[in-house]
Amino acid sequence: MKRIALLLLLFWTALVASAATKTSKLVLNKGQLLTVDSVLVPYYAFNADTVFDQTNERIKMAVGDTLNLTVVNHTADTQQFIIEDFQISQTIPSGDSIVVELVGKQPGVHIYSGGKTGKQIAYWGASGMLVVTSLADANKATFYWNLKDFELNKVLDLDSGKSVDWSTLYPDYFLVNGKGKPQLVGDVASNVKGSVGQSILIMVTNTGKVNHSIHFHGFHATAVEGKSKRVQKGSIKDTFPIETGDALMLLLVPDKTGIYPVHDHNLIAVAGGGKYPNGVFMIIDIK
Ligand SMILES: [Cu+2]
Repeated sequence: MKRIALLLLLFWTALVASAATKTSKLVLNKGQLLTVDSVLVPYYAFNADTVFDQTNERIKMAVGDTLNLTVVNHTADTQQFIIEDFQISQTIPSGDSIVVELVGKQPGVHIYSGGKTGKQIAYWGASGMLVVTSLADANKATFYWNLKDFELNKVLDLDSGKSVDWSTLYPDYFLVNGKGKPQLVGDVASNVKGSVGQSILIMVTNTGKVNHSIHFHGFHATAVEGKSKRVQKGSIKDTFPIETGDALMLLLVPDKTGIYPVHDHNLIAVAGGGKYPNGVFMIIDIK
């Protein structure tokens, strides 16, 4: 009995010691995204500071953590900051900032964004991942695939103040974490590296406008958490349909060594500016 009480006390102490209040900052910048064929595209992204980067910052916390998140609007226009799963929706005037408190209640992958165009998640970039892990998963090898797409002409029209007919959308660029193929080669956040038997987490979000079908060669993964219209929690699959706005936490435990591709079975999305291979194409390297 004494031993159980002592164990409970130790467990409780460990839990309290590991839960933490943290602070973090997102700065919404406008800059120019460089495509595979060297086209500069007006683009918005949430970064760590006022220096524009085409990858949106990832926010990571563990269950039990409280995060005081400052969001700065460093653009010339009024912007929104939205995390639907946390019932957060705020307006930020140009040059102003807000602070939101996020409490990690359960593991999951969420999308934060600079608002929506119509019913869609912010079209031209400004949206990233908020990841909440269990304490046991907090230090596991973790990789990130934030999928986006855009049609260059529509982005240029939007930027010049024109309205856009979304019914004719035909995206010609596809990005993972804001990057295209040459930038993705050797990219440590998106290309999975690990060993046989290791528990590897992959966080997947679709913050673009079109649906993707992510196909693993060589391995199956388990959908351990997420918000998906098509993928049931707990399902073990080699192909995951990821609709716009979906977020999934996948667990991969490799059973063999080798180098395998993961790509979008919507094959237009493995191109960029009409060039192949590009876009949604990652490599799994298991030693
Ligand atoms: Cu395939």
